[in-house]
Amino acid sequence: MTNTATSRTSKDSTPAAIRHDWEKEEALAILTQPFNDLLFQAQTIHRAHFNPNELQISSLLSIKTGACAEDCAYCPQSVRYQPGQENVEKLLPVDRVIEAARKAKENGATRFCMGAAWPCPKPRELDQVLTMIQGIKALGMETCTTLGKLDKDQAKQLKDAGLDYYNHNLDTSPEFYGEIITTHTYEDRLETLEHVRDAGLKICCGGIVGMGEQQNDRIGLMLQLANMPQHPDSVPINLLVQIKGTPLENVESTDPLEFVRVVALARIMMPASYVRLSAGRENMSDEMHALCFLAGANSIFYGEKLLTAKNAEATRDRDIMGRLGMSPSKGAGGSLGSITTP
Ligand code: SAM
Ligand code: DTB
Ligand code: SF4
Repeated sequence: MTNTATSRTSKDSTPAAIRHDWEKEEALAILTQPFNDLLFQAQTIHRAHFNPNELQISSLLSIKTGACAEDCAYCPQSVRYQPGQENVEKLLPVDRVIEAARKAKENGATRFCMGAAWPCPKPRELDQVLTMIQGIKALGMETCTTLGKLDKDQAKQLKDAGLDYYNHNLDTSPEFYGEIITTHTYEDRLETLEHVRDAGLKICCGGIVGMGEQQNDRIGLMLQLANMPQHPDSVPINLLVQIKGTPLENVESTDPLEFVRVVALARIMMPASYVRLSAGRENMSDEMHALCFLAGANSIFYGEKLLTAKNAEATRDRDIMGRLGMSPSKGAGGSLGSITTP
């Protein structure tokens, strides 16, 4: 892959103010302005805070797959919608997870994210995850986990073990949340985020576009994220992967340009946060990737699999990045290796 991320660097213009007082009308006006104006605004802000030709690369591993007791309507890991039991696993052994992280590092990932299909971790399970975190930190990588609901003490234990980021998505607006999930509430999610923040962990929090939500719900999600006491350090924007057996299997697909608009809105409202183009990339065209990067997305999951769903092929990502003159952000070693399943 060519490394041509030299033409323009960050600080091309004045950094935007980091605000926590966004109003609905303002967000609506930004989101619905002419597309070219929106992308210009987002890219201008992006350049003031980041090198526009760099991407942060994370690697994702499902450390416990399937049989989750929650009923999130998008999720193939809910016990209610699981097409078969073949997906169901116990927590992976610690050495296998550390080996997967080592390979991900060799392949250019700077952050290793571990996901578990739990409503919340049990004490013995958490202990094992703490050992995984310690082992991965010893490799010199950043760590992220997404384990479901946490109490105050669990958040502190994760921080003490060296965890860098906790991923806990709000997924949509408070108003639409009840249509998607009934086994926990928006308040539960906000409470975990508060524990994570209080423990001094960095927050990775975003949502999903394409669940049948309205424009108002997309704005509602962005207002929740941008009006938090601190902006999430990382904001994953997932395009729904419509998975057979889930209630959202046949939901009407989203206009790709509306998705790009949401990415741009996230960039404008949270200027200094990493905006991650997350699930759904497998079905996005190369041009769609390019538009999302122009709109301010600057992070991806790299590797053949997300948690259970397919990700964009690593060879394809290397090709797209090469053609766009983009490279992994510093610390990733400047090049991406080929991915092999751990
Ligand atoms: N159980 C934990 C939780 O709910 O926080 C962690 C794992 S959960 C799979 C992490 C996130 O993956 C969800 O919050 C959702 O945003 C995303 N996700 C799950 N299934 C998805 C799908 N089919 N399409 C897009 N995003 C999805
Ligand atoms: C996030 O926002 N997206 C990732 C990560 N955080 C854990 C997960 C996407 C899951 C897509 C469906 C699957 O692979 O099962
Ligand atoms: Fe369980 Fe998380 Fe999937 Fe919801 S999103 S069903 S909590 S794994």
